[in-house]
Amino acid sequence: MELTTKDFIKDYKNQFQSMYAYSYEEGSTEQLYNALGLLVKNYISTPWKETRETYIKNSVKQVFYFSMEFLPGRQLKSNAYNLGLLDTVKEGLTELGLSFDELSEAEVDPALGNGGLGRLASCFMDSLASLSMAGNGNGIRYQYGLFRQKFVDGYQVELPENWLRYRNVWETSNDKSTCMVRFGGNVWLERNKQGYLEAKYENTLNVLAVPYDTPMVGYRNDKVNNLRLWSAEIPVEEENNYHTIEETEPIKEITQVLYPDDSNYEGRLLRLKQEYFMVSAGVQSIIRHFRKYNVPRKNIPDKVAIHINDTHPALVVPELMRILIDEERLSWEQAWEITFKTCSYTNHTILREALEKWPIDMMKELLPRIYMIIEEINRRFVENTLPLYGERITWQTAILQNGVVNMAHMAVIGSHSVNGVAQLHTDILMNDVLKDFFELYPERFNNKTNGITQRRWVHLANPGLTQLLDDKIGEDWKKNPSELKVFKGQEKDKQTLKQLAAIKLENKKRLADHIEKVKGIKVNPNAIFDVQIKRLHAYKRQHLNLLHILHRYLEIKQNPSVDYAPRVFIFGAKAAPSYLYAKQIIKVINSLAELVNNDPDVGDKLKVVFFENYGVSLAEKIIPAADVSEQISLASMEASGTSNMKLMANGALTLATLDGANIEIRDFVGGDNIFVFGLTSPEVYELKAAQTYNARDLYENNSNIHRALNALKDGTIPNLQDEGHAIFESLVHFNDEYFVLKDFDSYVQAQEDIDSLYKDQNEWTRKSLLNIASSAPFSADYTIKKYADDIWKVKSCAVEHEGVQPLDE
Ligand code: C3B
Repeated sequence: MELTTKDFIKDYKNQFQSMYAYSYEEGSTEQLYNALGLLVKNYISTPWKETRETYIKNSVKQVFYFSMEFLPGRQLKSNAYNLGLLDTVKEGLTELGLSFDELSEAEVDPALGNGGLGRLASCFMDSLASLSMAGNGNGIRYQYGLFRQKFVDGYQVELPENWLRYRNVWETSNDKSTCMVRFGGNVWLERNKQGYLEAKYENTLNVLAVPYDTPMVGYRNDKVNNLRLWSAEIPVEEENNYHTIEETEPIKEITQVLYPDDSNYEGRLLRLKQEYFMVSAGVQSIIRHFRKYNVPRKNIPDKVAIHINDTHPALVVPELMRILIDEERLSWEQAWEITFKTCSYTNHTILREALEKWPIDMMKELLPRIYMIIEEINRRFVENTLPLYGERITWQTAILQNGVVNMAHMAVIGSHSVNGVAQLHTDILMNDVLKDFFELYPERFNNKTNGITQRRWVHLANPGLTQLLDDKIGEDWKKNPSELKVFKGQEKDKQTLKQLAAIKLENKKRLADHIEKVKGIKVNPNAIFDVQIKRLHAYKRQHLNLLHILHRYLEIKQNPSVDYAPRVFIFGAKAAPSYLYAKQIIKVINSLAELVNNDPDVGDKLKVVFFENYGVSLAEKIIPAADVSEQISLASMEASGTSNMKLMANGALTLATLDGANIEIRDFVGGDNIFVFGLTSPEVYELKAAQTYNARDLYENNSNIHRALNALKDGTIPNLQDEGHAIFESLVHFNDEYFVLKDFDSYVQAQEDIDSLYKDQNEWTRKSLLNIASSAPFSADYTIKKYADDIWKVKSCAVEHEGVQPLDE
């Protein structure tokens, strides 16, 4: 959009004054930020309105991405950037004596997700808008985001993240689009005068779902989509039934907290309430739209695609059936045809403990009508499958099994498409986790490797690199990431390599300053910055990283002149509050950091930095400064990973097992430009099947492993209670579930290869350049194009400006 600095300054002064009734010169940083955010939102409002009107006018097919988690990150900078206003805003503020960077740091980063799943949803929202596709997000406006992590004595402590305490300038509460969601009570079917079976309800708990809409701004295309997050409130007409604050709790708590565990399914009633609340409100608001515009219901699959992001929103299937049958009066067969064609499902994990299975009793009591529908879906499924495929497959794929509702099975049965998020992961779904379904419905299965948005993760996070790319290959890569491959042509250009190395060093200096500021640790910017940033989980193997650091430390102590390139090991990770083992790993890493960072024998050779409260904004600081990207999960366990893609796009070299999308990264960048180690996925399967693994043997016979493991429990690491023992026990006594010891030697070797290569700065930077130039396939724009073509059948849509007749209202 066009805006002069002069106009911006005028608008900003007015905006500030109208909000606070005094001059911006007297404003606090928060106030100055609020005024700026609201002004940018004003600028967004016109394209936001026009986009919506265009979709309605042209009756464009729309995607609704249902997700329990979104992690958008701060929005001021990215909105201003995508609108094309960032430079104007910065200039204007400078003229007013204000600093854009300072103001933008005042924005609270909404932590409405745990990790990869939620961030992927937000990358997808960015790409949908930037590709001019009608893509809506549907989720929950949690009052408290993911907990704020603090370290006390090296232990993780969880504090509430009250992100809405300050004003959220980006959201608009949309009172006219509320929905009613019903829980519990008695439900029965009664034949009415017209002969329809009608669902009758009594004694239900009625909850008002209030939508809060947030603009999702496309990149320089005047396109703004909608992220709708629902909040639970008491229905106005029922306010008098509630006499005390306590009585209102059961309603308010529905959207109060985000469950802080992304790897364990917990059969908590409140979580099921959240899932249904979000699903029901979302589906109701979609169908309301069809009623309003009188679109024949059979056309729903031509006009809407509903995406089920992991199993959490799988109740979409019975909820859509409920509305089509009970409210729209369609037959079961018609309703099923529409539901099945409309819904699609992505699986994001093979961890058995993360696959949701709700107790039937709980489902029946909380959602009686929905449970009746699930029973009928299951009955028909069994009826159709049994004669064709026999007992074994039928009972193994049924939705209702041993007293539980299997949500993954419901999602697969109710969707026309099922995908994994990297090729290996999809293969594992087809050959192992969902193999019986693959036999039933091979045509439904497809792979969609994840992607990330270069706009946030390169253009904005790494302006130095962005400028270099613009200078060397022109600006086309920004709209068309495949142009990045042109950068390969510069791999031998000394000048380019020098510039690239200088940019990395600058980024590292900035991060080093930040480390000193927040952690009080001085690090050498010329050291290798080695980064592992992701949720803490045993399968991701932060403890393998830990054991290697310990190994290095012990080597240095034994031989102070050992030839290691200086290294800074950087961690960012939250552990689920109830996941004791993960918290023990955090404590041991923190204590080891304490030891290593203060040992004069070690000096620059080794530093360990564990950032508190890892999240999107911190990632934006760390990623551009990374040299090494640690992607060291046990092969077969990490569905895809996405930090691997962000780090690669910023020129880090990947140190990886052949797991998730690491395999595709290797394929694109070439085996010479990545450090691969450890068991492969088939080897892991084989070793598990053979049941011959003996971790104790490795402990007893491998001197490096022996020494490092002993150091966990012999007092070498200070200030531990039993945390070192716990890790020792899990590895030696409990036979090392994630084959950490098995992969240890090859990991150490790969780390030494990294040291050797780093000594040749030219060669290192050349490989870094090749990583950047090969990162285009991991653009979320490509991923979304594939979803759009293969699954959702949606197209880009040009937005019409001015003179569009509003059809709504
Ligand atoms: C994650 C997986 O663990 C990652 O491998 C994957 O890259 C992302 O999803 C996105 O697909 N994941 C998550 O963050 N939370 C879950 N409940 C399941 C998977």
